[in-house]
Amino acid sequence: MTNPARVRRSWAEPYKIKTVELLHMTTREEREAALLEAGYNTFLLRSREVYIDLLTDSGTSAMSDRQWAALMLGDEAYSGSENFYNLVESVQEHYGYKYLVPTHQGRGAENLMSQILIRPGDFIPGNMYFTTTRLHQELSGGQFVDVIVDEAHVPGSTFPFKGNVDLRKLEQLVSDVGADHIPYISLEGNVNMAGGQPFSMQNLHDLHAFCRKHDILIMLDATRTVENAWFIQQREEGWGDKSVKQILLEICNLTDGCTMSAKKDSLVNIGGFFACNSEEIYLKAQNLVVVYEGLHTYGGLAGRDMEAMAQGIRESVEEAHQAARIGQVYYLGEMLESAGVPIVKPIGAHAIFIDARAFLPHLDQDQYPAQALAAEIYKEAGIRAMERGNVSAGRDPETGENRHPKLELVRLTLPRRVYTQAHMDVVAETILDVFERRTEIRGLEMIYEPEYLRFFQARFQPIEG
Ligand code: PLI
Repeated sequence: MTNPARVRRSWAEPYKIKTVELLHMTTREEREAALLEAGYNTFLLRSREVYIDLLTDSGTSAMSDRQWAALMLGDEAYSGSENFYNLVESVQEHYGYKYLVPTHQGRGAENLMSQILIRPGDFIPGNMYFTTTRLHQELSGGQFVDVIVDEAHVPGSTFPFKGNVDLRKLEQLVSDVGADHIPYISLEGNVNMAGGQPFSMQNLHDLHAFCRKHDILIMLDATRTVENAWFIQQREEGWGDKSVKQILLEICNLTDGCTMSAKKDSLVNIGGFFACNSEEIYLKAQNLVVVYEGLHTYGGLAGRDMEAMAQGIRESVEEAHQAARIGQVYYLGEMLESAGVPIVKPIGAHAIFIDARAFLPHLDQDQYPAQALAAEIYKEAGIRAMERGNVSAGRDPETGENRHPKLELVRLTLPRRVYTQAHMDVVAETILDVFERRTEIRGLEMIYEPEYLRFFQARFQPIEG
């Protein structure tokens, strides 16, 4: 298990600040007006209306001086940019896969992989869904099947590896539909929707043996897998003396390829990639990327973006970076936990997830408690969080009904290297103020619902009475 003292004692940032970005302060009246204009959806706020922005850790990192310097090395040739070859080298060194196709971000890679590997009628097991990942599976005619361990759906469970695959559930799926209809398992590092929860190396070894036996590929969602590696080092017997870099390579070594949103672990503002070991799959991806993203040596990115990514990958595996990054998340989480705010346990790596059902037990799930709570947190002090519950889960494509996930969460997501400990204090004070007056908070009704990924653009209004 994690030793929180070990996590916290040494988490001072391994950098100093060279440039600052000034923040906007707003009045409560301004925030109320902004919320109304945004249809009570924090995605629809303008960033200048936000004081502390905890919407996402995606593309919001502060780049290092070396990454900014790397931008100046941009080789903006349409084809064969030097930066592409540097990126290939960095990915091979840290992730270990043979072949790489850059994409503009993670979902670009998901699109390629889903189109290449999924045939209509296939089933794609995964350790919990992610919104864009599942949508691309469905658009390719596949059906996602959740095979994560039960503990992942219980916010209060302190199981240290809530990202683990339940092999009994996977076995059941294989016997129900046949391995021929399962092209791959989608394995996510540090499972986002479960609260930023890791899988263990032991579980991955077991999964690897199972998948080899049934000839099923393991495709990693590597988006936050460096953070997963850090948890393995901290929590799993036998891995404490291995570096994050070694553990990451071992994870990748047990998988067949990955999709990557480099906007998280890799510390860039834009970028992603698809990587794999099979030449056959690579050739298909290399061909398809031309249709959707751009030539296979830039995949929708400028040369300078690829160079910043190559450098960001190298910085992401530094032990001191991960200790500070995850240490800051723990700092915020422990303040909230000790004040009795219900949060997902154990504390994850990229965010604190508030259990909105426990926070607002008087609201029905169809009154969107997490959406309502995110709106209240913004109204209180200009802090922007994100809903991860009923709205994000969307509707079942067969029945058209709301999916009603077990987890109804508000995510306070920490950008990497952006905010200070004092900002975390302000965030905690704000949440506690909202917690005090939680019984006054009303639910919401949805008044506009887009067809795809509705959480980004849906609009709401408070339920009267
Ligand atoms: O936002 P993209 O297209 O670069 O990446 C999509 C994506 C794939 N997998 C996982 C686990 C994600 O978390 C993810 C994007 N996440 C966002 C935007 C987030 O706010 O969590």
